[in-house]
Amino acid sequence: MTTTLASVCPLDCPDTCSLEVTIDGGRVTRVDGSQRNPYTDGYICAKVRRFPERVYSPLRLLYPQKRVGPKGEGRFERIGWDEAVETIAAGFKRIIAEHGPAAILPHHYGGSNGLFSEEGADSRFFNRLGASELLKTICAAPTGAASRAMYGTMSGVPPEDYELAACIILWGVNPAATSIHMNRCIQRARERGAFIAVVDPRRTKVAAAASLHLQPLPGTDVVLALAIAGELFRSGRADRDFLEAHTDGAAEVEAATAEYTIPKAAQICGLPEEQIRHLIDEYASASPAVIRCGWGVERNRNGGNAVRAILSLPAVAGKFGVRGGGFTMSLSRACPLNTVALARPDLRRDPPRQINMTRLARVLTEPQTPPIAALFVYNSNPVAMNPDQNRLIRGLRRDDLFTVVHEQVMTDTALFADILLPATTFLEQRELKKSYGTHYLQYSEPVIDPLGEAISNVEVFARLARAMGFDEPDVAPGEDGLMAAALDCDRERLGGAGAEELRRDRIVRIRFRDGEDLVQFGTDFPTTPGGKALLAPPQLGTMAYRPPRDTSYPLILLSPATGRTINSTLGEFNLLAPKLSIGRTDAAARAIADGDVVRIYNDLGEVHVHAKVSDAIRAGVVSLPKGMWLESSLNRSTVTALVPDDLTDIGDGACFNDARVEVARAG
Ligand SMILES: Nc1nc2c(c(=O)[nH]1)N[C@H]1C(S)=C(S)[C@@H](COP(=O)(O)OP(=O)(O)OC[C@H]3O[C@@H](n4cnc5c(=O)[nH]c(N)nc54)[C@H](O)[C@@H]3O)O[C@H]1N2
Ligand SMILES: Nc1nc2c(c(=O)[nH]1)N[C@H]1C(S)=C(S)[C@@H](COP(=O)(O)OP(=O)(O)OC[C@H]3O[C@@H](n4cnc5c(=O)[nH]c(N)nc54)[C@H](O)[C@@H]3O)O[C@H]1N2
Ligand SMILES: [Mo]
Repeated sequence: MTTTLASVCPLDCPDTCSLEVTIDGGRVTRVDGSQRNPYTDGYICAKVRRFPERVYSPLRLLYPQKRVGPKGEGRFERIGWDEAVETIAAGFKRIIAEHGPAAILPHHYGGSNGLFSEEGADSRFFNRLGASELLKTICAAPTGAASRAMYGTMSGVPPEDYELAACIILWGVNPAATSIHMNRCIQRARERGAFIAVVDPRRTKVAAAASLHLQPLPGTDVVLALAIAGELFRSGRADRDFLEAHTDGAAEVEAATAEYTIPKAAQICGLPEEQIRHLIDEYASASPAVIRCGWGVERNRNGGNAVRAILSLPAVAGKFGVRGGGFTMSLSRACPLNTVALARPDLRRDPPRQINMTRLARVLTEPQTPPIAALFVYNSNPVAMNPDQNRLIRGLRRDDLFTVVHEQVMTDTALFADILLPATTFLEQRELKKSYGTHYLQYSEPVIDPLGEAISNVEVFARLARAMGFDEPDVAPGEDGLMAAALDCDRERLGGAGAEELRRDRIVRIRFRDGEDLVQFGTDFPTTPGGKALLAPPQLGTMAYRPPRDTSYPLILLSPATGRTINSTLGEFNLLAPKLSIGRTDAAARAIADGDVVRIYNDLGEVHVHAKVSDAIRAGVVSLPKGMWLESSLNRSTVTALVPDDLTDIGDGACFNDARVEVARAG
């Protein structure tokens, strides 16, 4: 007998689709979209349709296992849960006795974007343990730091309202791959005659269909944004009344623009002057006008300054105060849920040692005080996703590192585990899910029994807490306890809804002042002191462009998302031949033809793949997808092997799009 049950996509994507899952004889046979979320409206991506294959994949981890071969080789032997938990607890106790609890490092990111599984049950356990704290910087650290300092928790224009906009600037974002529902809204705006500009070194599908496409050199966006602001000031098109009434720091922005005239910016960014003027004229004259700032911009040594300069434009140009006008960055701060009550940092006795995950490879291979003696990996796949892959693998091979991995499938990182634990998928567990691309909060329940002996993060940390002797109820309160903690918040923002409504309706829309719709500086305001936009907050430092430091390798390597995986998740179905995108001039200079096998290299490593020669990328820049599994390249090395562990100017984030490489035809 078949039934269909409600669920919510858990992947690290802005859209958070509501799903309809078909179950036949206790097995998932189909994953479809549902209309419950009016924004995603029954339409889902091809990747998630294939999620049942992942659930029942031969790579799926079903039982706890212990390593029996050398680290990384992937030889494991099945053990029971009791033995697994006792081994971990004994290992942690030994390490604590020798070095203290800070020698234990949790490693996690966005594998499960659910609030129970990430910064909920896990944080409580590691806080109580006194483990080192991981600074989550491989995504959204610069954008988060800049937008928070400037606007506090004010939310952004939701994608639905893009249909109202007369001018849309898509800046370092590729919605056709990374947020397909926003892409539909943009298409509708285009059909209504909106002017659409794309700022991206690559000619993406969205860029090819745009009214105007600017292809700056990566990392020069701060210069471009300051040139736009400068021209608005100089030509009398800046909204001085708005700046006076609603912002602080406009004078500092104006001063920072002085250096960047349009000719100067054109030269630094590698753009024609007329394109910059065209963009300014369209943006200045349109209302509503909205800027969608993506995450491509931030992953660069200049990323934080780029984001702050871009986010100052709607203030300078006076684009706030109308529905559909302003900017969109992450929308997750609109969600009022109580993240402190979820994570309970007060369960710690001492302030934590903090470890920046962008530097994981370095931290595992350089002496630390105390040493990193244990690594607990969950919700993440660092071998595929963190900078400096070769060095990271050297770190994971350390004999004196005790590594636990809790995973759904045998990833490139799982191969390095000493103890490997099987995790449930979203179809097998309860989850509360906020969104960073919409104004909805959703809740889901299991639709099938856990496969094998897989358990959720909530249950793993409950078992570990018991084994460590942490019997205070707050350490592992279960899903109901976590739900109650999360909902201890400003419920008006949820229209008064609580656990009962979430269980019944599965979805709640986030509301703003005087009704449902978001209007920046209309129904939602900066939560900064004074309620003003702070255009030059001191914690962001001076606004400046840092020219490239190291040019010994001539090409800038980008590693953007593709429509085929979400980060490395679902990459197991996409092992076939990811390609290096290279422009015709750069290829010709190296005698590289379309389809050739190439070696991409720098001092950190090399990656062998096939080349795709085309006009889709500007000169001086090459691109290789993020999220590839090691097996998918010709030499078991992927793009992060070429990414240095430099930190961004603001937020100490990763510089994935600021790698310098050379490319040669492989012999
Ligand atoms: N299908 C799919 N969807 C995803 C993801 C995925 O892996 N797959 N990942 C999800 C996650 S975790 C995130 S954070 C978001 C990311 O969503 P996006 O921000 O859309 O993603 P990116 O692909 O990182 O970068 C977007 C664009 O920025 C461009 N870019 C790179 N460097 C620069 C630069 O210096 N300046 C400018 N102007 N542009 C630049 C790239 O060419 C790329 O086309 O997507 C989410 N959605
Ligand atoms: N080269 C390059 N690298 C990048 C980027 C880039 O632009 N270029 N972008 C970065 C970005 S945007 C991001 S967000 C990060 C993402 O980095 P990660 O968050 O490490 O991304 P994933 O590869 O999706 O790994 C998540 C893993 O968590 C597992 N998982 C899912 N649900 C659960 C669960 O409930 N419990 C447990 N225990 N595990 C679970 C999944 O099976 C998956 O293997 O990568 C960054 N890395
Ligand atoms: Mo991300």
